Order: sequence, then C-alpha cells, then structure tokens
Amino acid sequence: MTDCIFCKIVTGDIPSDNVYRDEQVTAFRDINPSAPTHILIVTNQHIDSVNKLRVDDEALIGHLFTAAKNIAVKEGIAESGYRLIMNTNADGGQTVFHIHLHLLGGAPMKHPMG
Ligand code: DGP
Repeated sequence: MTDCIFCKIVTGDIPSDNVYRDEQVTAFRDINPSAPTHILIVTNQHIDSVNKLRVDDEALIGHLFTAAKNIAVKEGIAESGYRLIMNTNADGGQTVFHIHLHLLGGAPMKHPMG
C-alpha cells in the first residue's frame, strides 16, 4: 500500500533501525520504545490487521512468531523473558494498520494487561 508507513519501512523508503529481514518479515526498533528492548516485526506483505487474516496466512503468521523468538535470542532477552503483543483496531490500541508484532523486553513487564 502506497500510504502505509510500515510498507515504506519494508521497501526502505522510510529509514528504520532494522534488526532482521528475510523474504517474509522485517524487524526494526520501535520509534517510541515502551521497554529497553522494543522491536516491531512486520509482514513484508501488507495485511491491515488480525481481522484481515486468511487461512492462507497461517504459515506467515507462524513465521512472524518464530522470527520474534530468534530476535529475542539475538537481543539477549530470551532467558530473562519478553512479551509479544499484537494490537487490533481501536480498543486494541492499533495505530498503524499493517499487521505487526511488538517484542518487548529487557525489564519486567507490568501487570495487569488490558
Ligand atoms: P500499534 O499501536 O500496535 O499500532 O503500534 C504501532 C507502533 O509503531 C508504535 O509503537 C510506534 C511505532 N511506529 C509508528 N511509526 C513508526 C515509524 O515511522 N518508525 C518506527 N520505527 N516505529 C514507528
């Protein structure tokens, strides 16, 4: 999509602090971090939100989680722990409508959620 910030990050048209990229996903540091480690893992292909997922996307979304785990290992937070969040629409707090997983860690996460 031409007016999507994360599509422009995937293509390199908007600069980002990238930590990982393959043929399916791109990961970069959040511009406004909520934790010492805050990385966004996005699909290279534009999908608005979880609400738009199709059965055909299941392998891609599985890959998104595997990439998040591998990045957590590389960032040194896998053993201390981390939180993965995917916000959907207004009540979920979604502000960028291109599906993305937040990887948060480097400090104890706050409870309760929601
Ligand atoms: P969400 O609220 O779940 O849609 O999260 C969107 C996140 O995207 C939010 O934490 C801030 C981040 N973000 C928005 N614009 C940019 C950008 O241009 N670059 C980077 N690195 N992060 C961005």
